[in-house]
Amino acid sequence: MSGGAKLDRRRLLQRGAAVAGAALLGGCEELSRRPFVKRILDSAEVLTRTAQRAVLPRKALAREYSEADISKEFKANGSTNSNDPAYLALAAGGFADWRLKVGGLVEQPLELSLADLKEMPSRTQITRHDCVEGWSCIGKWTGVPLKHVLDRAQLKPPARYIVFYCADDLGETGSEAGKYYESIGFEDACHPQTILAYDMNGQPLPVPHGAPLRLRVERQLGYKMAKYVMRIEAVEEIRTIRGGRGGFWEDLGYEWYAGI
Ligand SMILES: Nc1nc2c(c(=O)[nH]1)N[C@H]1C(S)=C(S)[C@@H](COP(=O)(O)O)O[C@H]1N2
Ligand SMILES: [Mo]
Repeated sequence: MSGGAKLDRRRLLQRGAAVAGAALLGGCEELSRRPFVKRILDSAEVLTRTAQRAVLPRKALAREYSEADISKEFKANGSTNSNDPAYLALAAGGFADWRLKVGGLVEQPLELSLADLKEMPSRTQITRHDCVEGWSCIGKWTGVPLKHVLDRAQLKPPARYIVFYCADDLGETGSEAGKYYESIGFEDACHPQTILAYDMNGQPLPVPHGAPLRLRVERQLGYKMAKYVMRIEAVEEIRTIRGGRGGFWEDLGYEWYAGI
């Protein structure tokens, strides 16, 4: 058998195995077996940092701190509220009618109340939040690991990114186009410390910090941690969304992967 034929066969076997695996698994398990990872392995292209992560998942945990380390005051940054009438109405009702919508490339679109999220497995972590502006604060966060929500929604194989749509109009355009949004890749989406937090320092998440739900992605900078999350979407590409760079600040020039 020639080298080329061997390679082709190996590729076919890998693709076949990846597709078969994808049919049996949902959520994060399936994500790490998708054909896209195999394509990167096969291609001669230089391995970028992102691609390396896809091949050799970095499972390392961000440092966690003790209760005594919690900052007396945690700075609130960026939007500290939303002026969206629908959001304000939900806030006035104590978020009883708020629902997190989960859609896009999923088998099972979801609408989850705060009570639904609180019934799911939870994780509490005391971590340091580093803002790109140069300040840090330590806080305690409790929420549901994003992995559990994605597993329940069952991602479809082409999904590669998770996008978070927020209620606040930081761009002040008066339209959807100015609203905060963010995105992360599947490795961070399935990382155990990536949670949708509803409590901060043992209390319901306050409005300045993103009530009723905000993302924590502990190995990245503060701007990735979307506050006022209303909707989550699984997508194959981020370049077709808004400015095409995967987030509010990214569209204005910040790095998409904001590793610490
Ligand atoms: N929806 C939304 N999320 C956001 C922002 C924002 O303005 N709107 N600012 C980001 C930035 S730059 C930081 S540092 C953190 C601040 O979170 P905090 O207010 O809890 O400190 O939220 C991030 N997430
Ligand atoms: Mo920030």
